[in-house]
Amino acid sequence: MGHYKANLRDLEFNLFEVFGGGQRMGTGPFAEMDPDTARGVLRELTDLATGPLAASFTDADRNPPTFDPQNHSVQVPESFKKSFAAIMDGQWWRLELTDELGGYGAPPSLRWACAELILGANPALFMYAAGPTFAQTLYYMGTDEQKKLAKLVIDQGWGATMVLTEPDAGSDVGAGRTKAIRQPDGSWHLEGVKRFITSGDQDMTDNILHLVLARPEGPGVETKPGTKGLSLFAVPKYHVDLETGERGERNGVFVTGVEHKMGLKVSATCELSFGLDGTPAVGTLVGDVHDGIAQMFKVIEYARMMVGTKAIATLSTGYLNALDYAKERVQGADLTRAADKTAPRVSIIHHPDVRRILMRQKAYAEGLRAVYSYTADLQDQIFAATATTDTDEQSVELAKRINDLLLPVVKGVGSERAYENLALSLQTFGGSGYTQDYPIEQYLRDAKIDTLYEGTTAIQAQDFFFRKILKDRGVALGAVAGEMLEFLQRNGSAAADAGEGDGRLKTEFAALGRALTDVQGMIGTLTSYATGAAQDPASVYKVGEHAVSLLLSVGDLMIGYLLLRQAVIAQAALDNGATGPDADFYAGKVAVASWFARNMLPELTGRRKVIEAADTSLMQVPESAF
Ligand code: ST9
Ligand code: FAD
Repeated sequence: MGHYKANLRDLEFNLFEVFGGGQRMGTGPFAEMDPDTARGVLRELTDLATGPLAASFTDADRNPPTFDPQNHSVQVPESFKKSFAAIMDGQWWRLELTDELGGYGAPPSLRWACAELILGANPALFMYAAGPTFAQTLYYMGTDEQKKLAKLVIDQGWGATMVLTEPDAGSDVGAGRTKAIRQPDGSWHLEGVKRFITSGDQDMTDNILHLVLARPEGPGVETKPGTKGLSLFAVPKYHVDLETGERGERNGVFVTGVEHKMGLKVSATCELSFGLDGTPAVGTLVGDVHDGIAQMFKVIEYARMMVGTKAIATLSTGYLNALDYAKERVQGADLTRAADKTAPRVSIIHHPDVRRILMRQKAYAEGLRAVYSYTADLQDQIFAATATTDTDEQSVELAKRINDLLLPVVKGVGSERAYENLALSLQTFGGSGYTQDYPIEQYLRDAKIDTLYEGTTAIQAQDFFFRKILKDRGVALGAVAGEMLEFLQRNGSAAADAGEGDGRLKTEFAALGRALTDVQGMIGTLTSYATGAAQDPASVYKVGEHAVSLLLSVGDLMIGYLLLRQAVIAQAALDNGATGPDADFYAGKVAVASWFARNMLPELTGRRKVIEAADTSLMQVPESAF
C-alpha cells in the first residue's frame, strides 16, 4: 500500500448529500457529467491517486530535482515523471477545462474533489500540470494571437508558471522592479530577476508558458508605482510558430537557481532571469491592456483555493494514517485499570488523549473539506450562471461575493489548521512518527509551505478583514451569518423545544449560536478600531495584531456550522435505518460535530475578550526589548 489514504466517502457525502452538487450534474453546462459519471470519475481517480500518483511521493522527496547551471535546466526524478505521465496521458487535466476548450463539463465542486485526490497523493503533480488550466485563463483574457498560443499550450501539454515574486517584492508585489520595454514591433522585452517560481523549469514538457508581472515602459507608456503599475505578459520558454505549433528558438527566460527547501522538494522552486546574456525575453501584453494585477488575480484566486485544498488533503491523509496506526499499536492498559499491572494491554485508540487528538484531526480534516466544498458549490452556481441568460443576477452577484469572502478562509485557515493538526497526526505515532518509516514527517514538511505562498496568513487575514468585510460593507458576511441564523432557528429551536431526550444536539446548537455572537462581536470591535484610525492612526495596529485571530475564528465558526449541518443529515440517515459502514460513517459525523461544538467553539469567547481588550502597547515595545 502507498502512503495516500483517500476519503472518498466524505467527498461523495459533501457532493451528493450535503451541498446537492449532484442535482446540477447532467444539466446545463454540466450536461456531459451526470452524477453516475461523476461517481465513476471519483472512483477511478481514487485508484489512480492511491496507486501510480502516490507511488513516487517518497522517492521524489529523497531524490529531488537537479539543476544544471550550464544549460539553465532542471531535471525531475524518473519516478515522478511516471506519475506525471499518468495524469497527462490519462487526460485528467481536461477536468479543469470548459467544453469550448475540450473539457468534460465537470462542475467546480467535482473538480475540487478531484483536485483533493491528486493534491493528497502527490501535490507537486497538480502544480506541474498547470499548463492547460493557466492557458484557459489566458484564452479568456487574451488577444486572438494569445488565444492561439493558449490552444497550443493545451494541445501540446506545456507546463506553466505564475511569476510575481522578486527578491525585494514578496508580500509587497507592488515593489516589483522587473520591467517590460515596448519594442517597435509591438512585442515587449522583459528584464529582471524573479524568485521562488514554482515549476520554473522541468524536463517533462516541450515548452513552458510563463505568466509574468512586469512594469511596462517605453514611448507612450505611462509608468506607475505599486501593483496598479504592473502589466501581465505571456512569455514562452521557447518561441513558437502560432500557425504550425512548431517550436522555435530559445526565448531569453532562464532558470538561474533552484532552492533547497524544507519540503515539497520535487516541486522545483526557481530563480528566473529575464534577458540574460543579451538574449531578449520576448513577451506579449495579455489582452493588450495594462491591467496586470487584476488579471493575475484570476490566477491567484484559483491558486489560493488550490493551496487550501492541498493543505486539507494532506491533513486528511495524515489523519487516516494516524487512525490506522492508533487501531494497531498496542501500548499500556485501559486508564480504568492503570493500577493493575496485569491488566491486558490495549491499542492506543483506547486512551482518552489519543481519542482527543484523533477527533481533533478528524474535525479539522472533515470540517475544512466541508468549507472548501461549500465554496466550490458557490463556484458551481457562478459557473452555471455564465451559461444561461435565465439567471437571478442578484443571487449570482452574492455568490461571487461569498466566494471571495471564503477564499482567505479556505487558504489561510486551511493551511494553518492543517499544519497544526498534522503535528497531532505525528504525535499519534509517538517516536515512530518522527522517523521516515511513516509519511507524516514528509506531510508536515510538505504542508508548511501552504501558510507561506500565495499570500502568507497575515496577508490572508488582512485581505479578509479590509477587503472582504470592510470594503464589501459586510454584505457577504451578513449573508452567511443570516444563513447560519436560519439554520439555528430551524434546528436549534426545534432541539431546544424538544427538551431533554429528543432534544438531540441541543447543547451543540447553543454553542454554535454563541460562537456566531462571538464572531459578530469580534468584527464589530475590529471595525470600530479600523474606523477609529481616522482620529487615531495607531488604532489600526489593533486590527493588524488581531486579524489572524479573527480569520481563524471565522474558520472555526464555519467548521462548527458545516459539521452541524452534516450531523443533521447524518442523524436523519441513522433515524431512517442506515446500516453497516454507512451507519458508522453517519455516527462519526454526529460525534465529530458534537465534539467540535463542545470543545473548540467555546474558545471563541476567550478570543473575543482578548480583541475587546486590545490596545497598542505591543507597538510601543521598543525593538531593542524584543
Ligand atoms: C505563489 C505561487 O506564491 C505558489 C504556488 C504556485 C502553484 C502554481 C500551480 C497552480 C495549480 C494549477 C492548476 C493545475 C490544474 C491541474 C489539473 C490536473 C488534474 N482578490 O489592496 P490593493 C487586486 S504566486 C482579487 O491596493 P496592494 C485588485 O485588482 C505569488 N483581486 O493591493 C486590486 O485593485 P482594486 C503569490 C485583488 O496594496 C489590486 O489588486 N503572491 C485582491 O497594491 C490592488 O489591491 C501573493 O499572493 C483579492 N483578494 O498590494 C502576494 N486583492 O482594489 C500576497 C488585491 O481596485 N500579497 N486585488 O480592485 C498580497 O496579496 C497583497 O495583499 C497585495 C497588496 C499584493 C495584493
Ligand atoms: P515577506 O513578504 O518578506 O514576509 C515575511 C514575513 O513578514 C511573513 O511572516 C509575512 O506574513 C510578514 N509580512 C510581510 N508584509 C506584511 C504586512 N504588510 N503585514 C503583515 N505581515 C507582513 N511566487 C511566485 O510569484 N510564483 C510562484 O510560483 C511561487 N512559488 C513559491 C514556492 C515556494 C516554495 C516559495 C517558498 C515561495 C513561492 N513564491 C512564489 C513566493 C511566495 O508567494 C512568497 O514567498 C510569499 O508571498 C511571501 O513573500 P516573502 O517570502 O518575500 O515574505
